[in-house]
Amino acid sequence: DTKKKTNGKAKPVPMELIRVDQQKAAAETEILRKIAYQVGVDAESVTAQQAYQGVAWTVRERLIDAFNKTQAYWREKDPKFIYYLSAEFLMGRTLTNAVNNLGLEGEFGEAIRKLGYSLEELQSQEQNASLGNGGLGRLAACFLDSIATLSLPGWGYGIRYRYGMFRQGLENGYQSESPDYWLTNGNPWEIPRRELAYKIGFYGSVQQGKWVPDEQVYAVAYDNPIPGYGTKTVGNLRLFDCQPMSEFKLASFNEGKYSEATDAKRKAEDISAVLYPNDATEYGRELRLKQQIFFVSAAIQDTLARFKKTHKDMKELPSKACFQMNDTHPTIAVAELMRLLIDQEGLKWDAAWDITTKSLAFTNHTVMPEALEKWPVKVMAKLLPRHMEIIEKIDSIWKDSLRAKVTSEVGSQPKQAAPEKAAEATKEAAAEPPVDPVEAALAKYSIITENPWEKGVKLVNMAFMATIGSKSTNGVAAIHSEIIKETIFKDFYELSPEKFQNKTNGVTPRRWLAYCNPGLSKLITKTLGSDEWISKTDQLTGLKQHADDKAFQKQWRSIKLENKQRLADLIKSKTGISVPTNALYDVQIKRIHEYKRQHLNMFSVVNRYLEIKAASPEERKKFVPRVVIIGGKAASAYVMAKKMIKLVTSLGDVINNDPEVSDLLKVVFIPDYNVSLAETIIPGAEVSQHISTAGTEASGTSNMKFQMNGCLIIGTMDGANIEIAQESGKENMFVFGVDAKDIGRLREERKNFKVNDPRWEKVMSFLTGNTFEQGLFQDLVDNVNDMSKANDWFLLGNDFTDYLRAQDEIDVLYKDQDAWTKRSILYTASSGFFSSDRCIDQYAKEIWDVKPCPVPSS
Ligand code: 73E
Repeated sequence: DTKKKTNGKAKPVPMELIRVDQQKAAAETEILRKIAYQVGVDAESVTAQQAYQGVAWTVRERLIDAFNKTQAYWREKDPKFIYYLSAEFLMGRTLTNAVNNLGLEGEFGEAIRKLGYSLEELQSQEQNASLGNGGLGRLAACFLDSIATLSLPGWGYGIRYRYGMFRQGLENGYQSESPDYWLTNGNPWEIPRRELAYKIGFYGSVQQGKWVPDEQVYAVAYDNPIPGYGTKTVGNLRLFDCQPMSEFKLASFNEGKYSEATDAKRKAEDISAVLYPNDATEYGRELRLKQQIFFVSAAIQDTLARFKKTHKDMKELPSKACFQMNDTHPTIAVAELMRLLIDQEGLKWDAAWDITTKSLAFTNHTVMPEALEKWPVKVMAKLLPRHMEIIEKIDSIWKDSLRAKVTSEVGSQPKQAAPEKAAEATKEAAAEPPVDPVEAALAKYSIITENPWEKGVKLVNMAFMATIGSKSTNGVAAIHSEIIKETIFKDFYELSPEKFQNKTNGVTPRRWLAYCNPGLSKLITKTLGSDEWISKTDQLTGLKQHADDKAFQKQWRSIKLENKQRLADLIKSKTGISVPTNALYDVQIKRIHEYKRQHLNMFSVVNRYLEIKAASPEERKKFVPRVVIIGGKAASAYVMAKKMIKLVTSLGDVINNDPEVSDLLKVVFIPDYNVSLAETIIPGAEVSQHISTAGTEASGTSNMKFQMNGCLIIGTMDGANIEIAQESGKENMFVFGVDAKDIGRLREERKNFKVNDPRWEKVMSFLTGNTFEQGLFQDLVDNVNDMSKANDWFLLGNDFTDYLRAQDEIDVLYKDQDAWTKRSILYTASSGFFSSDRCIDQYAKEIWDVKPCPVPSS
């Protein structure tokens, strides 16, 4: 079966058969019907899981009603669309968000109560859709929420991984990993479109200018409706599942060759099987490139197919579609769109290039060198021979366009070799072909570069291709957008400064304040006199005038206390550790990475522990009790990050069981951190840590979530912390550490650097002393402390003392609960800017040129 799957021609349905929502029965009846006929159980006694299924499948119908109307309306109006291409969408759970965004909480809340449950209890039955690693994937999810809320015609496109981000466990204090099979109980939130399948090719050769792949699979679409808030608009996340062209080889099966019979099926299913669990690193595996071309090709084919239903001229594509590429992962789109326009639509190169560069836009999320994808030309040429040809041609035309400029620049430079040395040089050069100085100068602009670590190995620089092939390149926070112009894209910025933009990230205030913190949300609504702030977050500034009001502060604090209790319960149930609610709750939740410096946090914990131990019983009374909470996953192959987890759990074992310390200090590692845990942790946090080495964290987004929930921040002048400090007042944040502009120099000077603080030595000795198994943390300590090897790349030593100073400031302020609460209120009040609605509005106006197209109310 090599024919494209098709549903055939649609036939009109008689009006009387169209039910949609006109005959809506009461929610209660619908849920009971679902429990009986969908779940298949007697409704007289239902488990929480069965009740969840009944409710979810009922909400699904409301969602689909609005979804169908939105999509039909957009088909009729034919507005310009944004297509958000992302290898990751970290959606978390859907039930509460759907019920609230659709405005069903009254009707459904009542029905759920009658079943004997609460919405929260049922939601806890839902599996997280963890189809992302961390910030980048969660950002994509927040963006979908805002795109729908602003009624922007837009879809997300990605992969329906059968296994999401791995489940993290702890074994002897070390991270263990197990697969995340999140579809065990089915998925009420998706609509399988089994008839909608696109062919995706791999390998093969180019014959008469056209690609003849050796291997083909189907990309089968699954739609995930995305309800906007306060609107009838329901957008879409279309995820693709990979399926073989034919189920199995019957002939092989009949011959008893069972494994061979199902080979192709297994191979195809592998493509959409697992999310690569690396955040900010790349391993360059061929399967990953297969995943990328798989979803990108399907997304573009799907878009072109819809476009062609109503448009004849491909030149109109840029006025109807914009593709935003979320980091380099989908950037094969540049070559794929060119290929489809030329090989399938019959356009000439120049026309295709014009359309491509007007339709694509690119977001960079990191400057970590190990995250910038560079595919070996060999791998690309084998897997995607036609794309490789196109990439070479793009590169060569691009360099041609720069040759005149570069020639004049090279000509104006002084000659390299003096005449007497020239003869010498000629002799040496006899072995190797002479290097043309113009070609050498052009190399810095080239998409195809030589691997600096492996001579003769050529690589495709995906970030360069992305920036050359798109209309705009943006960073994700003000400082980051400046850094990329000075570093990785310096030469490109100088050529076309107008292409470079900043779009400071944002998070959805629905999930991250209104729904995850119902107590605070109610108080805000009551205080501001309406709930409009949920979609117009600038209105939160209205809280400022209450910041000094003692009665208001008291209410604010009592809500925090309730949230702390919920967090304490969660900690107890996940770790068995009891934590007191009168302590200061200090949280760092994010991927475990040396640049994020969870170990710096632990150094301060050790210092605090040693200080408590050294204090007299009388002096101990002065300590502010602290619960230090850490959560996050380490990439499976990242040895040092895994050691950092072991550091946290080992410190917890020692400190939590030390009777001398008692309730003054607790260290908790919450395993298997994910979106839904964040929804409980963030509202209960009082201080949160965003302590990356300046210049390394592109933006950060959990910092924004904590700020919204009135949690104070200790942080470096890095990523979006800088803008948060601007909005909330720098004096209100616990700022410490070296400046990004000094990082280069400080790294140079590491060999001669010594931490001038006796506490540093004490911490290092403690970690290498006999409290722990001999040598357990030697590698970790050497990594930051062995300056003979110029270690400490992330400058923990440079920031240590200032960090402890900032930590002390936290304790001092906490003793004055009124001053603390005032700051907490001011944080929430000044968080409006960090709504993803603001961010998406800027993308829509400044990059996409996409306008709202709201479904009329009736
Ligand atoms: O600073 C964060 C940023 O807030 C950044 O590290 C993260 O993106 C967030 C959203 O903009 C990020 N993730 C990745 N690169 N940057 C990444 C790279 C490779 C694989 C998976 C994720």
